[in-house]
Amino acid sequence: MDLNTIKYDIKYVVDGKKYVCNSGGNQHFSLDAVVEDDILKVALNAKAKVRFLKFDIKIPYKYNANDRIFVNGYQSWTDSMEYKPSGQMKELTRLTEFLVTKTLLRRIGLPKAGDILFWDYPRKSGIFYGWSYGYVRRGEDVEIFGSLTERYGYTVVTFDCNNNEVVISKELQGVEYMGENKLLELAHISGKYEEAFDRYFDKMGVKPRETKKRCGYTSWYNYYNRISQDVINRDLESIAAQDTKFDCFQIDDGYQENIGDWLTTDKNKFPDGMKVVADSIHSKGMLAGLWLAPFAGVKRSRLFKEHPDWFIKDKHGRSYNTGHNWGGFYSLDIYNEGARAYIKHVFDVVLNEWGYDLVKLDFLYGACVLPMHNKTRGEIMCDAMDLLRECCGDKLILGCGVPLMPAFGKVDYCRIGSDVELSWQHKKNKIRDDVSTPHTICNTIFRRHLNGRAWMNDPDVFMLRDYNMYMTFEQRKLVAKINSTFGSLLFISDDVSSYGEEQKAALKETFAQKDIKIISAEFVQDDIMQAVFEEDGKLVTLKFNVRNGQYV
Ligand code: 9PG
Repeated sequence: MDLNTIKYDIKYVVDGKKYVCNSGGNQHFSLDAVVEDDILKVALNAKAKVRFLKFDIKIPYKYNANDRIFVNGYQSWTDSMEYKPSGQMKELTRLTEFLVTKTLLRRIGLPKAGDILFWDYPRKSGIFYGWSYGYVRRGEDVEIFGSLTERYGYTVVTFDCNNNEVVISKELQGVEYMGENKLLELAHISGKYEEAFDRYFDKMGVKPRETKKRCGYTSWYNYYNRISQDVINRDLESIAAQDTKFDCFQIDDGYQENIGDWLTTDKNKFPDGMKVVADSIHSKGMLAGLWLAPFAGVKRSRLFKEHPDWFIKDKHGRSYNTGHNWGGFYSLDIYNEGARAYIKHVFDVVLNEWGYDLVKLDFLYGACVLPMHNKTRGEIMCDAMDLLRECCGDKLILGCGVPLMPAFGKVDYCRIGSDVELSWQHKKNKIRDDVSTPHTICNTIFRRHLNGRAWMNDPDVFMLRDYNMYMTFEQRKLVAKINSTFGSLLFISDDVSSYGEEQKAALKETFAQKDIKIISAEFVQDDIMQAVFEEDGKLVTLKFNVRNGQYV
C-alpha cells in the first residue's frame, strides 16, 4: 500500500450543509494516514461537528481474469463466496428489494437480519463488497485486505474490477465526530492461503478460545420449536443407548414461555424446568447446551411489557423492531443499565443455577441494527460481544446470527452460514441471510479460513434420518461430508433410534476424528464445486453441483 496512490472519496455534513472531500483535509477536518508494516492507519481530527455520509478510501489494484474474489457476508447467515471478476454478486431483484425495504415487509422486520437497510448493493457485474475483510486469490496465493478492528465502525471492502480499485469504506452512519478519533486500521497481507490468514489473525491479535472439534445434537432441525421434556428425553436416551460418542446435547428455541423471558420455562412443555434437563444430559456424560437470544424480546414478553424503556428506539423514540421472527421482535439497548443487569442475571441462572455448559447465543445482530448513543454499529457490536463474554466467563459460547468480526476470539464456536433446509433446493431471489442448503454449503467451504483462527466453525447440522426429510440419502451424506471436512461442530437433530445400519455407519464415519488437510476448494465451472483434500493421508476429490447437491 502506497500512500501516494490512495484517494479519498468523502461526503459529509457540517451544520446541516453537505460537502465533498477528495483529499486528506479541509477547513472542517484533517486526516492523518500512515502505512507501517503493511497496515494503513487513518485518524481523524475534526475541527467542527462532522457527520460522514460516505467515507471511502480508494486503492488502485490490477485484477486478472483468472482471479477469484472472496467477499464476506454481513453476519453468520449471510451468503459468502468467491466470484470471478466478470461475475455478479447474488442480490435481490429490484422488486424484492422494494418489497422488503419499502412495504409492510419492512415494518414486520423482514430485512433487519442483513445489511440491506444500511448498505447499497453494487447491482453491477465486476463489483463485489463484503464486511471487515476480503481477498483476491490467484491460484494458491491470496491478497487479504482486512480490518484489524471494527471498534471504530464497520469496514466494507469492495473489489471494483471495472475501475481497477479496492475501495475501503467505513460505515459511520449516525455518528457526529469532533476532535481526534481513530477511523481505520487495515492490513494488506499477501501469501499462500493458510499462511496469509495466520498472519492476518496474528496482526489482529486474535486467538481461538477452543480448538476441539465437537459432536452433538440440537433439537431445532426436526421439531423446530415444538419440543418438550418427552421429546428431549427420548432423543437423549436414544443417543446414550448407541455406541457413537456425543460430546454435547443442546436444547434449542421452544422451551421458554416467551422470547425474552428466558427464565420462565413453558411448564406445559417442560414441567420439571430446565435444570432437570441439564442434569439428565450430564447424567449421560454430555455437555448441556441451551439456546437463547439474549438481546431479543417480543412485545408479549414480561420483559418488554415491564421494561419497554430497555429496548432500542428509533430516532423518533419509538420501539424499533429488529426482525420478523416470532411475529416480530425487539432488541435490548446494551448500554441501558437495567438491560445489562437483566442479561447478567439470565446468564447467572442458566450457567450457574441450571448448570448449562454451553449457550447458543442467537439473533445477536439485533444489538446493532441502529447506531445509537453516538456510536457506530461496529462499536456497538464489539461492546455487545464483550458484554456476553463477561457474562459467560469460561463457559462455551456458540455464536449465531452475529456480524462476524466483532465476535472473533470472543465466542468458542460460531455459525458461519445460513440454516440448512430440510431439502436441497436452489431458490432464485432468496434473501441473503435466509434458510438455504446451497448457501450454507458454500459458506462452510468459503469461510473455512475462520475455522481454528477466529473460533471453531459451526457449519450447521447434517441430518441422516429418513422421515421429515426431503433430501436423498446421498445428499444428506454429502452435507455430512462437507461439514466434517470443513467444519468443527458436528451436530445432528435426529432421533438416532430410527437409524438403520447405513445411517449408523454414516454417523460413525462423520464423527470419526480425521487428519484433514484442505488442498483446494473452488468453483471449477458455474455452480460446480470441486474440493480436494487429504484425509488421513488419502487424497479425496468431491465434485458436485451446489444448486442441487448432485455429484458430477
Ligand atoms: C431458532 C433458530 C435456530 C437456528 C438459528 C436461527 O432469516 N430467517 O428468517 C431466519 C430464521 C431462523 C433462523 C435463522 C434465520 O434460525 O440459526 O439454528 O436456533 O434460530 O429460532
